[in-house]
Amino acid sequence: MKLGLGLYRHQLDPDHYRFARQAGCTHLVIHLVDYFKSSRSNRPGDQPLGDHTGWGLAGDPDRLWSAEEMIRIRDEAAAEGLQIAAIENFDPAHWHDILLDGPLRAKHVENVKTIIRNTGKAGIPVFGYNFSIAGVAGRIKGPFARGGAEAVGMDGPYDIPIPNGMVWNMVVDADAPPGDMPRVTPGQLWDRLKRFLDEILPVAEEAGVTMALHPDDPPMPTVRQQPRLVYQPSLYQKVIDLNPSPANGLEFCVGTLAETTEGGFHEAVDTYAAQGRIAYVHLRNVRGQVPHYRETFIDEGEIDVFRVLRSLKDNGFEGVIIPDHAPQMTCAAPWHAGMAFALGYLRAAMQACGDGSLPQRP
Ligand SMILES: [Mn+2]
Repeated sequence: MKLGLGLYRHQLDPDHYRFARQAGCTHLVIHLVDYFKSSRSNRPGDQPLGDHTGWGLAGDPDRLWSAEEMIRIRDEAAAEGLQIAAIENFDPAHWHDILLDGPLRAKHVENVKTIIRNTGKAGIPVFGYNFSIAGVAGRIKGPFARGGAEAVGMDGPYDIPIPNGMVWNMVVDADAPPGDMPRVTPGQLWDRLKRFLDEILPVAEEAGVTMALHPDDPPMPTVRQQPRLVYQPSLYQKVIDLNPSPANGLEFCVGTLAETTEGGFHEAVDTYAAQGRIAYVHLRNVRGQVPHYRETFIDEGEIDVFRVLRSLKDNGFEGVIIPDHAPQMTCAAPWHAGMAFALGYLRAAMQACGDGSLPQRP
């Protein structure tokens, strides 16, 4: 088990790398999509939240992330003692018609293949993604965590339809005709995922990259009237069974799985870790289930973090664990303080679970 930190695009700089290293991280998970450049409600010092207009404009559809760009980031992080464990999320501008089965699908498949090959050239072993039309939407923010710390939650279903031109909570076509996106069935979306995996996984294997699927966050059967795929822990098995490639992995988000209504998320750690399918782990704590839950500090929710870590260790998991979100702490640096608290807790818990990093008595 290794400790990592997730950094958004605007945080990819030496100060954030040093912060991660100082907090005990050896690895980073990096976002190359910019969720903050044009959203009217996302604040750069917090996780993206958005409103019904989403997270703003997607990126440049014609500028794919190059191997050179990835290598530069990799080398800058290495200079601060950190390895890049994964890139997290595709830009909807590069692949939206794979999700929508739209007219640009063939081009977008080539885009993804190029990005995965570039990821492999940069020596980055994992690519995390969400196969989701609505994306991470429908959450609220409030003083939900201990001591009134600002955290994210959900208060009821969110089914305002998605306007044309928006995919995965970002605007890919600002000039789209008025109207809403037509509804898709769950069967159609599962077929699209299978087709995507069948086309991409051979390329990923050749590139030495594991594809890692995040469960749907929030894990509702529908968000914005569109179906979700992995909204119960058991549905991860369906993803694995779609394609047996060793590159078909999971971005295993314990917090999201704990927000599901089916329960059994602790057992799900055992099940999927035993299959060797967990590429990397998101670990935060939560209280409650959809459609009413709250993100909490790492030590105060319903997840037994020590049980999760012991299960990962007992099943031979050697990958990276990051706190995907943390409550904002009241001080001059709310994001940093929240993350430092989570990282310190995780570091101690990992040592207590025998990760081998405790100093040996001479
Ligand atoms: Mn997550």
